[in-house]
Amino acid sequence: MTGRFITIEGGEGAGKSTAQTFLADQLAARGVSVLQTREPGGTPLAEAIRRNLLSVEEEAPVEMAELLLVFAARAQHLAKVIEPALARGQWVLCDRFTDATYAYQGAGRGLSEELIAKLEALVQGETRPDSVILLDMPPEIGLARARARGALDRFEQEAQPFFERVRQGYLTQAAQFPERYSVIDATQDLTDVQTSLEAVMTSWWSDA
Ligand code: Z5A
Repeated sequence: MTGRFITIEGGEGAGKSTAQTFLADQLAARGVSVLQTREPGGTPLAEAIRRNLLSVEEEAPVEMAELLLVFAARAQHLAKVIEPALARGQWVLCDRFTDATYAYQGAGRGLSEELIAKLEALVQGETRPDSVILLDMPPEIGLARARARGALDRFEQEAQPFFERVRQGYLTQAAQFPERYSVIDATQDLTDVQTSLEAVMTSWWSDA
């Protein structure tokens, strides 16, 4: 039995964690065995890489090092957590995955799509998300939520144009892979976002 791999993407403070919890509860209520995880992270080693990537105190990685660290964490996460869960027939809900790399390291930092695609093939083989939920909103709204929460991490301290490029990067991918992507207007009230998430879930049952 093979599970289903669902990733949740979007800018800072777009509501990804909130959406993931909602989806996990809804799926569990339908009797689906769900594993919730996140990137960068999901294993002790990958979480250590995450701490380093987000830290404002450690030495900041150059763009190429940042890209390789993201994929190093991903290799560990896939081998130790994601692939075994899918093989057990679980549904994996992951807060960010490789689409974030195309958006942040690609569109945001300016590294080439071809290079990211090579690393994607090397690290992931054939593994790709079955569904990507993109919570889309103007970056200033999500950043205001992040600021309200307290100290900003290394990514959150980037200048506004970086976040605009990240948003456009995500929207470009969504247009390129419409069969995989569901784009939700994340500026809606939480109940409306949840109604949109329920509609996406309904499409999964009809696909099954
Ligand atoms: N990164 C990368 O560069 N390359 C990669 O390949 C990957 C990641 C995988 C960590 O991500 C960083 O890693 C990320 C890119 C980089 N950049 N940063 N920073 P992260 O996902 O951990 O960080 P984040 O985007 O800052 O996530 P977050 O702050 O946890 O936000 P969120 O999960 O999207 O939002 P939330 O916690 O669900 O909600 C935020 C608040 O808004 C909270 O108080 C909610 O109650 C509230 N909320 C949620 N929905 C609503 C609605 N609809 N209305 C009103 N309020 C709401």
